[in-house]
Order: sequence, then structure tokens, then C-alpha cells
Amino acid sequence: MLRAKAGRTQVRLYYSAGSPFARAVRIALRETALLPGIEEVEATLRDPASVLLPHNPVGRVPTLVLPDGTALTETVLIFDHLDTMGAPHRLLPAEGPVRWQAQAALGRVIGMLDGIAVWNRELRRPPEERSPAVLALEATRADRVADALEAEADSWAFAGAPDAPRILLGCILGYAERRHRAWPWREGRPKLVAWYEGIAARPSFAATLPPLSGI
Ligand SMILES: N[C@@H](CCC(=O)N[C@@H](CS)C(=O)NCC(=O)O)C(=O)O
Repeated sequence: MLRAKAGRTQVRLYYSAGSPFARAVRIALRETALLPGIEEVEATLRDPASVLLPHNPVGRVPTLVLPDGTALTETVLIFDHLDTMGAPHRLLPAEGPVRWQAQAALGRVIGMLDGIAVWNRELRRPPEERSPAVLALEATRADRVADALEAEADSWAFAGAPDAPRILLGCILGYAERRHRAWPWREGRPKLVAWYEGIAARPSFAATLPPLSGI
């Protein structure tokens, strides 16, 4: 791991405004009231001059850099670290069957988001270079998971602050709203729409709204 510059004592979160993974961490910081102890640094992506690269050669956000220079990547690992920082409530249960149930819910939504990211990347290519097979596969995957979420929407209800799976699901649907509008995810899913509108109204979501894209 690379070391932070001498004198750095604060934890820093590198993010980009359009990233749903990074948005989930930014929302978690706001929901847990950990934000005042953390410096948020906006980074460019796919840019050899990005301020992120000296800390994380992978070049992906979110990246959480600890005061000793340790750079944590992968959203779920960052959630785990935030749970060690003394917030009033946890993002993931510490142990027992409820921890694995939360991990299962995370796996479901992250799998959906990974597929949508592939679909979105394909749509950013010139039309003649897009693979119809990839587009069809990822559209089918996203619809399949969204249908499962619609069927189990009642179990995604929450009281108080949302946990990690719920924050991520809110970010995925927010991504579909603003960065991947090629997917009409609302059609035929009234329970998921109502759930999303509830979580999207929270101040943490309003404060981290991603910019609109043309896709
Ligand atoms: N598996 C990673 C995915 C993170 C990711 O894909 N980040 C994207 C933005 S949403 C990124 O930084 N892309 C830049 C690149 O691929 O060069 C996680 O869970 O954090």
C-alpha cells in the first residue's frame, strides 16, 4: 500500500459525482453522521492525471484512504470499515445469521449494479460497435433482479436510517433515474417505485444527486 503524504491525519474518500458505488459510501457517511471526520475529494476517472492514482492504481472510486495511507477499495469493504468508526448505528450487522442475510441482499443488488454498469458502458460505444447480445443479456438480468425486488419489496422496508443494502439499492435506482435512463425500470413495479421515492427523499440522497447523463 502506498503511504499518505506526511502530515495527513484525516480519512479521505475519493469519489466521482456520477458513480453509484461512491454515492452509496457518501450517503452512508451522512446517514451515520461520520461525514465531519472525513474529507471528500472529487476525482476524475480514466484520467492519467487523476488525484486518485497515487493512492489507488486501480483508478476506481470509491477509495477510502486512512491516515496511515492504507487505501481501501470495494464498496462493501469500505462499509465494513465505516462500521469500526464509532457511528451510532451499523451499516451491516456484526455477526450471526442477520449478517449473512444482509450480505445476501448486498450480493443481489451489487450483482444488478455490476450488470447495469456493463450495459451502460456498452451504450457509451458508437452504435455500430455495440454488442446486441451484451445489451440483451444485461437488460434481461436487470429486469429479472428488479422483478425479484418488486416481489419482495415489503422486506426492503426500513425504519430510521437505511442500512448498507438499502443504501445501495437506492443508489442503483437513482443511477437508473439519472445516468441510465435507457432502462424503464419503473414500468410494472409500483412497490419498488414507492420504496425508491421514500428513500430518495432523504436528505442524504438529495445532497448526493448524480448529474444527468444522456443515456
Ligand atoms: N467493485 C467496485 C466497483 C467500483 C466501480 O466500478 N467504480 C467505477 C465508478 S461507478 C469506477 O471507478 N470506474 C472507473 C474505471 O473503471 O476506470 C466497488 O464495489 O466499489
